[in-house]
Amino acid sequence: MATGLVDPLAEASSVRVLGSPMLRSEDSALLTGAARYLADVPCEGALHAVFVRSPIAHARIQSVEVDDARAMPGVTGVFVAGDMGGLRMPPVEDTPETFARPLLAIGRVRFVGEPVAVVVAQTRARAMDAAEAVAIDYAPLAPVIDPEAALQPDAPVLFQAHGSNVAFRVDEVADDPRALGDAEITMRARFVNQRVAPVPMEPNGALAIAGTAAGQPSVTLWASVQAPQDTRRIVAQVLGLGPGQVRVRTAVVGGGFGGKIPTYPEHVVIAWLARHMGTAVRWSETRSENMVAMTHGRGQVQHVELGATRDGRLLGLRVFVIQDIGAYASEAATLPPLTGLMASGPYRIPRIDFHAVLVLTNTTPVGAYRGAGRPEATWLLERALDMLADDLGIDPAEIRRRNFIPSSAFPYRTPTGANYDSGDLRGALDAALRAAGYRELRQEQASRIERGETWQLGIGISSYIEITGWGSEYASVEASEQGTFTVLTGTSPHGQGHETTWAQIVADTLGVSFDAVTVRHSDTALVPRGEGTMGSRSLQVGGSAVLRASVALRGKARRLAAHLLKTGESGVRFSGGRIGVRGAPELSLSWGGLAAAAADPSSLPPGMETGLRAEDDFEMADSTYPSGVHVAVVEVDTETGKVKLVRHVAADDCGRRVNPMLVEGQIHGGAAQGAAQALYESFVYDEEGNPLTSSLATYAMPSAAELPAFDTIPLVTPTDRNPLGAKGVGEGGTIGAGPAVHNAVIDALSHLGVRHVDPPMTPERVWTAITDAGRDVPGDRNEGGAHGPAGPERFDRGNRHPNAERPVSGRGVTPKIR
Ligand code: MCN
Repeated sequence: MATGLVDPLAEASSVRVLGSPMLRSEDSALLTGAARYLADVPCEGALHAVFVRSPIAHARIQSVEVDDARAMPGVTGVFVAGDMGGLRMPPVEDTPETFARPLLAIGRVRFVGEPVAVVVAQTRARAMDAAEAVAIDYAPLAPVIDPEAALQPDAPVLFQAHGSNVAFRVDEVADDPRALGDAEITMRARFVNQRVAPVPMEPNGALAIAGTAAGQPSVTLWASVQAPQDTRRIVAQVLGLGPGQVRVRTAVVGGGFGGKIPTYPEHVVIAWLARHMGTAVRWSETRSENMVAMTHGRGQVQHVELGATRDGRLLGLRVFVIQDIGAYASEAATLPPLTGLMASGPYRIPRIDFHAVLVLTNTTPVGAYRGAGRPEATWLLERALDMLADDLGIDPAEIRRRNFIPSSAFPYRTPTGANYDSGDLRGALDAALRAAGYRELRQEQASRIERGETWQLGIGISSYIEITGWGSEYASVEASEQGTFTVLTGTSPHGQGHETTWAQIVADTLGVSFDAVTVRHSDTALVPRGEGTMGSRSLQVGGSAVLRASVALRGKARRLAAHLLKTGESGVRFSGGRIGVRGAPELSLSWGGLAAAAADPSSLPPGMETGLRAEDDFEMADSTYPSGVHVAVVEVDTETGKVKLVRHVAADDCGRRVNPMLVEGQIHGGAAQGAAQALYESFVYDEEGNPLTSSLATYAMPSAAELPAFDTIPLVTPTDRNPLGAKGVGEGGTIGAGPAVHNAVIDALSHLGVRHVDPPMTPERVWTAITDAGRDVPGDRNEGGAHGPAGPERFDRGNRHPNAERPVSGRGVTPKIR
């Protein structure tokens, strides 16, 4: 395969840096505390903003009394929506205008944490004190927290003008009424893929500085975001400014995990305040603010029916998803379409029927979170497959092997419209099982069961294929007279290590020192365009643009050197950081010397522009599809329900690896997040919509101490869809790990009669499941079964909920990768 690859190494340095596990150049500043995050950006005299947030999930705002707060020492202003002309955010992803979120609440609050007013003061402490003095009179309204309850005809409706809590439906991805028509056996289940919080190390924040640009009033907004160009577009649009009047920059961004893709109303408020007050205003979220104000992830209820032959060959899949989108339509609009697109997983499933409703609830808006719709697809399929295997008495590894799309069948188009490029799932499964010692583990499991041991062993397998890369990305590479190189990129890293990998690509292509390359990003005044970092797109789109710009720069250098050294272009050689003539070592130029010559029009060959610089916009014609197999091994204490993840093997294939060490790091971090969702994390509300997990004392985020050392197996099936032959890796670890850990826990307990437990599998849930199974409690609603009736949650092609049929936006949502 790998047909369209450009080999940047064809004529490059003797020391190969592309493909080497180089240490991250970012890390010394991060580890020594020298790195500058948003709150560290110096800005003399900046005022401090603090938001007054709703403590109630659903209420009418009767009045907001700000006089006491305004009179407090050091307070320079207190503002409500009316002071800002009732400005609203633009609808996200073409969602209906009805849902456009106000910058500050207008008339009604719809979730705990929604900003209602903003206080500005000389210090943060004074602003916090004054925020306490803002008196808001709320008339509580009945809230709706559970997305299934929100579908009931008598549920409180969040947007009266819309008339229903169904924001929209997804019906176009795969509509096959006969999906299960040929099945000899059908496994049915209802799964909850719970709501989680992204918890980036650095919470949200902004610093806006009013000024002038080209004689016009302008604002510079420092924000902790993943897509600065998008933030600039939105801020300019809401404030009625031209793009030239808004500059967006980031400092070092301490993680995002999807939660920093959106531009938040708070960002726009800070920019508005700076302009309105003619000064600089800064805002930094507290952790508990972050837990309720930053978008959450997942939040799906999944009704799944998987049909097969009696020997375990998959024939059809039918899925109905109820997506909780929270209080405003946001990035969540992109999630179910991706779940649908990836519903076939790495298997041949001839027929698929997928429908979803996206439902408003009085909770924090839901958005992209590491994997964004794809982990949900893998999770439902991998659980359903294990349950089917259990019904049929087939080994979980064997049922997967029987259904994998063979390598020879790639490129492969699924019934949901995905166009898989390449992969070797069978190879990945074999490698992962071998590394885990699958046969021995099964023997050990059997003997623990036989001995009736308290700590039982569980082995979980998850195979996945996911989709990465979309759109286009910008890059430029320029050589200086000092012999250094500057890369501008439209990607916006926030922990991924682009400064290292982009420098590797340039160093390798030009045959120069890695240390001579500087990568600059995330400043809209410096980088003309770019879509940012999300969807594991950056290397394949942004890195490919860097590669192509480097190749173009090498071409220009070759032509100029040939002209200066009076030789043919084919005689020019790049070696040891210099540009010389083949067979004439005395004739050579340094890159700095060449850059100096390029600045002088009289030195240039006819038609060549000054400057030793090249740029590129690389556009993906189609996405890439990384894949892999994870095997998790757990021990479960059957007396207390405690689960220990004791081993985790991850065999991931992200095509060609530019920096294997970074790839490993991404898989470790990703797998930790997947395991965390399976075992620990869950964002929980009470019935009134009060968040119960809005601090790190109550939200169970694991640390390294709870996790094993991950065993990673590097697999490489290149793709021909970009010149690097690379696929994304930023999310694969999360997608593979969650269901593997989940399956392992159920595997440890299935001999006790436990069939399914929704994540997170806390000791309480696991213990309850064991106890109920022991008492022979009739199956709860999570227990589907190949043999029994579908139970109360059986659905009829998405029409089960009467409210789901109410007229909605009148259009479907098509997949876009986040
Ligand atoms: N890489 C490589 N070879 C490959 C693929 C990737 O060497 N074949 C390297 C890349 O050069 C890059 C890193 O691995 O340094 C990740 O690349 P890629 O898969 O292109 O993903 P992105 O850079 O676009 O990162 C986005 C992805 C997503 S969607 C989430 S969510 C996520 C993640 O990255 N959030 C993160 N990893 C994170 N890591 C940190 N530390 N913090 C986050 O918030």
